[in-house]
Amino acid sequence: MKRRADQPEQPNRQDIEEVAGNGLLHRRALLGKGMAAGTLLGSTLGPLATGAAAEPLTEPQWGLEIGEDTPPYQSPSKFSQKVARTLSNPKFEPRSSIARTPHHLLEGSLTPNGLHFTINHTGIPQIDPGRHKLLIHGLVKRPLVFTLDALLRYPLHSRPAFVECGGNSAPLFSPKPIQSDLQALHGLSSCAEWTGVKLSILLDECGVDSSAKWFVAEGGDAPHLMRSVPISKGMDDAMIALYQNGEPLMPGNGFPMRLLLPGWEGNLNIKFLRRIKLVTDPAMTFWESQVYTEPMPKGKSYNFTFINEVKSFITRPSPGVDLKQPGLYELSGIAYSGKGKITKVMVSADGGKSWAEAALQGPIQSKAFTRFRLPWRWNGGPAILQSRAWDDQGAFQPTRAAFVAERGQLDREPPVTAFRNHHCNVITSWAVSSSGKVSHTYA
Ligand SMILES: Nc1nc2c(c(=O)[nH]1)N[C@H]1C(S)=C(S)[C@@H](COP(=O)(O)O)O[C@H]1N2
Ligand SMILES: [Mo]
Repeated sequence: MKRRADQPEQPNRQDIEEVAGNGLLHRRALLGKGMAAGTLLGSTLGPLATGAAAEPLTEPQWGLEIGEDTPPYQSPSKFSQKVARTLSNPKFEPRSSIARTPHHLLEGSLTPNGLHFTINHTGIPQIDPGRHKLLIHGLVKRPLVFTLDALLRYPLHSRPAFVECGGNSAPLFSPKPIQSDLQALHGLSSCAEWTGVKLSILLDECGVDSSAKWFVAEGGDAPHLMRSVPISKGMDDAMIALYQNGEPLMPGNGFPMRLLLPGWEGNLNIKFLRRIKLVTDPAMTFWESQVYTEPMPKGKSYNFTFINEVKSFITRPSPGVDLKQPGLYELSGIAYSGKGKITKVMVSADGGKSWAEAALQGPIQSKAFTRFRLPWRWNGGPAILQSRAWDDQGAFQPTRAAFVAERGQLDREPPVTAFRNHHCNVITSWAVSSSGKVSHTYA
């Protein structure tokens, strides 16, 4: 019988047979009647107690007394304190400060604001929103200055978008797999729902001269970070973002306003935005000619690499999020592409010899995180877990071997943070040992 579009996929008995090597099951096996499927699979999904162990509930202290008072702004439970960013510059020396998202401890497809990764090259400016101004000038009919209040009178627009530093995943340029957690390897990428004014509306208001082919965006913090952007992106989906997951931007993410260029290299998403100048040619600023470039093996570099290409990684299990005992697990991960929507994620448990298609958690949105999941019956033997994503432009993730054949790799093992290469989107591999410990490997 054909499934109606509004009927969820239901598990079939054949779904509980392995569909790929080393215990990967059909993505339908845990959908819909998840627990029923778990029973079908002949094992329970977690430490479910039955029989004598399922005794009447006892009453812990918190159920017997009045709880704590309610703060005006909530913070996470004191038992969730490990769900935090790691800081590159905790004593705040005068250099860049980098905070990485703990993907291995999160779920879903949006990054909470307090855990969104941040890179600030000279600390976080304390900007008074009442005094901040955005100037649009250069090759326009009438230069205009916008205050936050002025921007809030334009039609607002919301969309999810990931922001990813060009340097995210750079540890995978190391000749040997760096033994660190997911946060250290891929923590410079986060996804939020952004709300703001489409840049095209403001550009139309200023009247763009036909000679303008680029604009240079400038930040209002001390480095006055400047990047050149083709005008076509400005007219497409660029946004002046004012809100992040429904609340005003976080100070570290650009309060009170930032440029959002969905799918494009993080560094171009200028925070604390104060100026947009329309010009004929790229400015070739320090950031685009020195920092965010990709040196190639023969001494050449790519000129501009705007798009963050399709990427995915398994968040659970991952290094530090180990397996306790053989049995049934749900593999969970994140996929995204700077070109559009994720169409497919394949998962392997045998280092790429065989693959099964993961379930994608909808709604699948362009240039945003898509959560994928797949049931896996771990038999307690060694396994190598991988994920590989495809986007709607037909692009897919390269193997690490194919990627380094073209782009090169470092000739020595560096410290995790010291990298001079960007835009690495290779397949990530986790080795699971027979004790259930997960480590980073190259397969
Ligand atoms: N004004 C300003 N904009 C900036 C930066 C900065 O230091 N100052 N850092 C850039 C870098 S390197 C990245 S990767 C992104 C990170 O955005 P996020 O901190 O909101 O995650 O912001 C970019 N925009
Ligand atoms: Mo960056």
